[in-house]
Amino acid sequence: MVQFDKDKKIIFSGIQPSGEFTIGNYYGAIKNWVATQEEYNCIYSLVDLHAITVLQDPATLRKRTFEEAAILIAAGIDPEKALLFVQSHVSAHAELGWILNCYSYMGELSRMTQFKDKTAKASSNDSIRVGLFDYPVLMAADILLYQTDVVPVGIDQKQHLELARDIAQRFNQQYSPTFVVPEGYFGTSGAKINSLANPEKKMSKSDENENAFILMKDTPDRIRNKFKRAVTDSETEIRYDRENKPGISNLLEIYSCAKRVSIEEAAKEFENENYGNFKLAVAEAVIEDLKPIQDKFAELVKEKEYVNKVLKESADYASYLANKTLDKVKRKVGFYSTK
Ligand code: ATP
Ligand code: LTN
Repeated sequence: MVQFDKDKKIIFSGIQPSGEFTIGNYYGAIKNWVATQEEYNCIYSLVDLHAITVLQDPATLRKRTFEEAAILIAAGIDPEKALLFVQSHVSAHAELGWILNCYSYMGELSRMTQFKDKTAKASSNDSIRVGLFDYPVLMAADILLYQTDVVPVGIDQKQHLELARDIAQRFNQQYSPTFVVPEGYFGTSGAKINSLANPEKKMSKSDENENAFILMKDTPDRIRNKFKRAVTDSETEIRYDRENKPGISNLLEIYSCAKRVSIEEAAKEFENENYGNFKLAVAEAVIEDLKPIQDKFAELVKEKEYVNKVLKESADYASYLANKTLDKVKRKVGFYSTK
């Protein structure tokens, strides 16, 4: 059972069970989540309420949520050190989300670039879900419920984090100090892994092209095949140059993450190698790095009770923490209580 240390700062982060985890999620987020467990009180959530802002197949969402909890544990999230729970298991998220809706403005939500990007292709407002518009307010609720000090996320989430800070400050000013105003941590050293098919774009688990991403669960053969097809350029030289050689640079980045070497060291190692052999070496490095996680995952999916116990105990502790904040909020806004 997790016992939080009062002297440590609180970290909250979430990941959507909206697709299978890629090595982008692993090297860009999950690895950092594992690394911060020692120093912080860490709260990690599979944010299924966020995932349904786009249409999900119910059976797939259910299965994936369980499997992704198992993958996170297999990757090193330690249930003795960090909380790992499913967002919909802690009803305080939806409750505070609603309350914060009443302290957020249409204008500020309309300015969110993720919403604009995700709805750019819609033919009319009739096909845009209100949940997608409201997504950042729920994210603010996730963060503010736990009096979070630090939120590690990708740079794409910076605007959402700013909104969470604004909402916290607005509420604190209107009433009295209620929420900690969180800081973002955008991991300067954190990797940014790009698509293998279009190396100028981020690798994304919801990409419709399967060759664009490597999944944490991909078999060695699939990994080899996908790397063989990775887009490079018409030159022959292996060097790190994100602007002019995005494909090769992305492969060097992936190799450096998988082997835990610097990009300079990786570039040096392959300076006299051809593209074909280099791609194979990157594939083998990733296969080797993922193998222990895949082995552990295969064991954990057979131990459903254990994974469920972790999720349940974490959700119970998270509910206890979240309700302390929620009770305060309810009192401040003027809700009647029989207590
Ligand atoms: P989707 O494709 O559904 O939008 P995603 O793969 O982009 O999902 P998220 O669930 O939005 O992933 O992000 C989870 C975490 O993984 C975030 O902290 C995000 O910054 C990180 N992340 C996602 N993709 C990458 C990537 N290619 N490189 C580095 N970090 C990434
Ligand atoms: N929007 C985030 C996922 C997310 C999150 C959060 C991250 C939902 N709630 C709270 C940090 C804190 C994403 O898509 N990466």
